[in-house]
Amino acid sequence: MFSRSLTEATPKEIVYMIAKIAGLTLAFAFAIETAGAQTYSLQRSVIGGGGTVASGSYAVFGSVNQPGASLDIHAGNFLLVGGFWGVRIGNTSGDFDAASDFSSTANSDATTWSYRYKNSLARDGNYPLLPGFGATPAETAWTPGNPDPGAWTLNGDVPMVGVNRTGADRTYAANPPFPWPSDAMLLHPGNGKLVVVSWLCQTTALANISFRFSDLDPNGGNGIAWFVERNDFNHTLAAGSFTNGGASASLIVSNIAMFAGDRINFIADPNGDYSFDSSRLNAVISTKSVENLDLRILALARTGNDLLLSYNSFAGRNFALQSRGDLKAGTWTSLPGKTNTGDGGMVQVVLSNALVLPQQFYRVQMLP
Ligand SMILES: [Ca+2]
Repeated sequence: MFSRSLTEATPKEIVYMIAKIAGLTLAFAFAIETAGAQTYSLQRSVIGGGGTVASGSYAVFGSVNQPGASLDIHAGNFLLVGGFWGVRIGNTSGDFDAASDFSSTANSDATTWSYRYKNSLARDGNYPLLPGFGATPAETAWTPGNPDPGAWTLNGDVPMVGVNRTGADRTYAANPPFPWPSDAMLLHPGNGKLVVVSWLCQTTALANISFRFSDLDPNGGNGIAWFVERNDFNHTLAAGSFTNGGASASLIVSNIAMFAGDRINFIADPNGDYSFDSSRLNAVISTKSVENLDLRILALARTGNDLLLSYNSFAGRNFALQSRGDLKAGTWTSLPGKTNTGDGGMVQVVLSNALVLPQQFYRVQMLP
């Protein structure tokens, strides 16, 4: 048992540390839920008796257990969680369907769905809004021609995004003709230009993303390349391409950790020639809101002089293990080779000779 005053000032960040004191490894944890510097005191920490503790589908194993009993300890804005740790799932959830949610009137940085483009092929996350909704490019080729389904376009031309809300299939007068099915989302990249359908996350959430890209126009061209990313190319979640007449599989990307303001972008790239690139996008995002995306050091184990440290992860995110020699001062340094991409499961890191090196304090950080 020991007591220690701590000052930390990192908002929206969950920090866990291990103190190596007198040859004994202690673990404790605290959650920081407010911005700004706070001073608080950790009154008690418990060294577990080893072995594995399990309840339901959760287990903690290794030589260190969590603080206290199974009760949460609240003080002001702080919460020390007892019992078994995991992501705390909230009550709200939602499904977002790109086609059925489509709006011909609302397209802005604040709308849940927005319709965008890029004046190049650079997936840098900066995608201007398609400026106007109006007549479909080559509208006279769609039959029946009245009413025209309409689309978000770049000044009346591709790139374009629209949904056929006319109540009936439309047919493009080509040889052979091809359909724009009722209620389907059609997108078409431009000449050296991306077309982007973007979903804005409004809260902290875990997202499951179901999608399929498919060619609608079998008349020629070379198909498209497609991408699903969180925010930009640095966080590509899925990518592929297909030739004329092809399609992606029906794909699902699961448990993507999202914060408010994060985006999921569905992108069609002309893959060179942009002719005959009318494509269909089916996309549904299902979310579970979470109170926190809690990072947890789940287990510690000793192997010789090495320390095996395990923590939970979230798919599509990178995690850095950092350390410094003093709990209250100094710069946290990311340990070389100890940054991992999460898959939603547990990540285990081996810290070679950690038990014979000078004292270090460790934390795990989820990178932006
Ligand atoms: Ca093409």
